[in-house]
Amino acid sequence: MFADPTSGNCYKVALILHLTGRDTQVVRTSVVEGHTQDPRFRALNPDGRVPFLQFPDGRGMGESNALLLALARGTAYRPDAPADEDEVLEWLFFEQYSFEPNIAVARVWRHFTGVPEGQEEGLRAKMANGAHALKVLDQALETRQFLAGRRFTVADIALYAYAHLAGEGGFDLNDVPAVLAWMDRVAGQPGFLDMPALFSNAPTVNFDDALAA
Ligand SMILES: N[C@@H](CCC(=O)N[C@@H](CS)C(=O)NCC(=O)O)C(=O)O
Repeated sequence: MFADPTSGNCYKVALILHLTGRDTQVVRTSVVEGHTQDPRFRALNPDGRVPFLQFPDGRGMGESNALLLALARGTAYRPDAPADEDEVLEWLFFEQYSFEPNIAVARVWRHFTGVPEGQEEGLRAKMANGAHALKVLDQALETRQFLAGRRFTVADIALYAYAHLAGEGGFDLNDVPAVLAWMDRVAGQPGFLDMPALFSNAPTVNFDDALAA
């Protein structure tokens, strides 16, 4: 898997691979060092983003939440009762439209790159929209242990990825106590590994070496 170990989207995929007992080699792909712009990578994934997983049959696939569903197929992490599956899908789409684009980008700007010139207003909008998305999550978690199907699923993995990094974007998680309590439940799941542990344990290959092979 091509993955940047600082990316919540990559963490989602590394975590479901780990929880479902699959070994995967991580090709260390640094967004800030421009690896995702590399023409050799773009030849594999024209979208130029990580995570990007290559299956043994040669198929390549991106999009973290699509990968969560694909890799959890046939396991308890992807419920198949229609009402539960619908809930999972609702949260996965919410994550990609309302949650990640605000929280992840605010985190990149505030924690890694600095706010790009002219984006001060953009940052304000991301902070407001991200805080709103966290409140939506918090409200849902006031009345349930897990997001969908009354058990731990890929919906929890998808939302956890950037909820647990939101502090690095300047969001105050003390404003969302039900989210804090749920994050503890997620971290208490059998087999759970946090982001640094997951990426430091995974067999790793250097980006240039992988593409030269
Ligand atoms: N919708 C995609 C978003 C992936 C994404 O934006 N990945 C970032 C890292 S978190 C990336 O590769 N950015 C590279 C770039 O913008 O050049 C997913 O969920 O996988």
